[in-house]
Amino acid sequence: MPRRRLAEHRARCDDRGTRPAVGWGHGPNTAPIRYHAAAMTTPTAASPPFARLLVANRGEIAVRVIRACRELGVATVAVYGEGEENAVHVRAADDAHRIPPGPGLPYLDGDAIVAIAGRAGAAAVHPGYGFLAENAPFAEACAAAGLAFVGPPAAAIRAMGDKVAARRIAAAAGVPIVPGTEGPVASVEEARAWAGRHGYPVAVKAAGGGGGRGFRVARDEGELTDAFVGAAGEAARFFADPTVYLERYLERPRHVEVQLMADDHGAIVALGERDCSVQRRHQKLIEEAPAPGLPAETRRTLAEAAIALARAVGYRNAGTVEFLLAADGRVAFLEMNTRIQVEHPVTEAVTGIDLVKEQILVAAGRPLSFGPADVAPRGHALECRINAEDAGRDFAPAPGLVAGYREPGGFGVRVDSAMEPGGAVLPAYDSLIAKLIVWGRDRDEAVARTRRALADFAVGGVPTTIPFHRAVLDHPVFRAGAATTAFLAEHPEVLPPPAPPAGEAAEPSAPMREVIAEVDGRRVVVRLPASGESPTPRRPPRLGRARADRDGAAAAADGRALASPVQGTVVRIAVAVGQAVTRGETVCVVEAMKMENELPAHRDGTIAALRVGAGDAVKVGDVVVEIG
Ligand code: MV4
Repeated sequence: MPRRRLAEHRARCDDRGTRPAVGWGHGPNTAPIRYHAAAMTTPTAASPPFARLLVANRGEIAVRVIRACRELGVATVAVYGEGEENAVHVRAADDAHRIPPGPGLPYLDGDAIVAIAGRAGAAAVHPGYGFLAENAPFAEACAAAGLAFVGPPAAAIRAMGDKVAARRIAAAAGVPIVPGTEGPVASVEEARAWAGRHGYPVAVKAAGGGGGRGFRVARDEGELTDAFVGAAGEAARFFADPTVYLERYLERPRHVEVQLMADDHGAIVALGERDCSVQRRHQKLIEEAPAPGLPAETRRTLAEAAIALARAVGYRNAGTVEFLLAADGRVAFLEMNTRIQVEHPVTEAVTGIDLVKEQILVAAGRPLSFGPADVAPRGHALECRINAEDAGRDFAPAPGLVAGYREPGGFGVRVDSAMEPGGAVLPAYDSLIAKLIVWGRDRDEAVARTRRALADFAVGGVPTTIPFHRAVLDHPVFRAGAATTAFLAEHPEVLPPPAPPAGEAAEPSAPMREVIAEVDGRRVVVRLPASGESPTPRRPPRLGRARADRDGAAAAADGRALASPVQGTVVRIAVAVGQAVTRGETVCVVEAMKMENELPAHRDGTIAALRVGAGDAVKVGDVVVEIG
């Protein structure tokens, strides 16, 4: 940016605090907007914000960050775990370092990553999403090592990570919140008293929660004890903090979120909203910008509320404020995500602003390259998450080798991915293969173009969410822009039949048997070849820490084996060999797709064998324990 421009831009932005800032649109309470740019200045490589940046992530988001760095003239350092030396993100970077083996996932090893950044001469660290992105101690460790953390201040991460504190800050900033308790609720009795006064249904939520963990609904007083104990227990196990609070539960809301960017010079700009209502188990599947059918006034309310919250918490960099949009049109703050999100490209598509480049510039102390008046959303964008999952089996992850891979292209089509033919979806990580982002002049054009692009998207070797996306795009409720968070529950007809196991297709007569497991109280049928060979038909690449389970498969035949109904990582074993267990008692916890799944004992008995340990990767059908 030319010096004079930069000075002008600073001057425009420096008036923050003297009047309420608005995002796009015009607040009823604002002086004329003085700080928007007359002409947006686009960031270039002319003066790189950093010489070198370390990307503390893998997969498509690592590639996304590396692309932004390249355009800015910033050299990149990738990090990787065992067996990933040839991964796409590693080859895309200028330099790459292996994270030494440790007790957990390599990308969670903040100390090792900070050490690598120092050795590699990086001046900044971009955490992507997941892993270390919302980890306040990691942000502090970066600062202590003299590294710029590409994200918000640690204090903002902390404040928004505590959901009770976040609600309090939001309320004080005038942001609408769902009616709920002002603070933690210490006992079931206290919860009953509150719900008695305010009415059912109520949501019981973990203070340390978010994204669906430690979240229970009580429809009436009879359900309250279970909901309270369930939420508090999950909170204690996963956040080491049993604190819960209550809210009135809103039925069938839409999930609408506002994208924000803030710099060190006082600018906080809203970049419009996204609708992410099509989810399963709190994992988003389809996102779009703008949210269909929102009245202009609601849009303005959302943007102003998001900016007010960001201001109250001293926010910097990219962030997202999530809201529930009730059927009656009212909005209520849900939580703030203090990171760049998976679905950021739909906002990029309609605004034309590269959010990741702005993140890097802002982290270097530069001003945002745009002001509120430059945010003029145009057209409509959809994102479909192409996951290696079997939508017909409750979206069970299906890691494996991607035998064939061809991305769609053409006008309005963007694919963010780190996949290639012969690439692998590793069982230890999430199952996202690619994000398909499609722009159209209006929603109908975006939908038609997305259908065309999905038809051109070829992925072989693993089942994917592509057939599911096609069914959703053809559904009249989605077509009408009327999908709520209850869409999948109310319209199971969009779920395709279970993918035929690849092994079955090759050997139609291969005898199969079924193992029944339970997760979250639901029974899940896992089909295994009766021979005891390869329990998942799509054999994933060998992973050092994944244990073979041929013994386990044999045990399954006599009903002793408890198989994992999900692919994920064992986070805890709750029992010991020789211990007596009763049916329903939790024996182990498997993290899958960022959700903790408690696996209950399938029968009364004694733990005869533990087939896995904490930290092990498990696939669908892997035996975790035997109960004799
Ligand atoms: C709610 C709600 C209704 N009323 N809170 C789910 C996970 C956590 N992040 C918050 N969640 C919800 N909180 C009140 N007071 C409904 C949900 C909810 C949900 C929210 C966003 C997207 C998808 C959802 C699916 C089910 C429940």
